[in-house]
Amino acid sequence: MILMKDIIREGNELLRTCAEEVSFPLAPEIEQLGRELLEYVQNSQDDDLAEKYGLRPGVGIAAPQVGQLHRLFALHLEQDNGEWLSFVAVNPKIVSHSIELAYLSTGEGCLSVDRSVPGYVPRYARITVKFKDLSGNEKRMRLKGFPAIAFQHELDHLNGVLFYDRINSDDPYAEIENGIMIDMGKDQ
Ligand code: SB7
Ligand code: NI
Repeated sequence: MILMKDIIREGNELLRTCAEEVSFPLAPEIEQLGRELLEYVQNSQDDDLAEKYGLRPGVGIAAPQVGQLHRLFALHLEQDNGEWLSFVAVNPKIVSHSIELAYLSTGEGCLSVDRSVPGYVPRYARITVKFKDLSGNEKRMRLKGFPAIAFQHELDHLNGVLFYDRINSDDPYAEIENGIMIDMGKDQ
């Protein structure tokens, strides 16, 4: 089971290293890692389990965040339609994307960053993605809104990129050209 002590933090070079493509059939250790990543995000969003194990809530977690330089991550989030998007993505790719950008009104945070870094994080507003699941089935989906943002945050981890790399350092809240704000509520 993944705990906070297993999550590496900024300053660790592994977070800045590009992860390796995963080969199929999946090695048992990678399959186990995938299951544990998904277990972490699910448990971390369960108030009782998060408290019991001291987990910081997160909608996603990528393998490099536990020091494993393999191209996979887990996401667990509720969509606008009330359905849950809960999966492990192996070798994820953005097949196509909108020209339009989007950013969260609240900015972003990261389980590997123990401080708040304010500012808008511009990302593609809509993406079509493909990846393999843990059974080796090819998946393809279209994402927009918060799920699209979260997918891109995790994909960045596989390439050694952290969310604040995308913040305008001169003016963190500068208007994003061709970007739409995603209102996260919380007195924004
Ligand atoms: C805000 C938070 C996340 C994604 C997009 C916006 C995920 C935070 C947890 N992680 O550090 C996962 O890498
Ligand atoms: Ni992160």
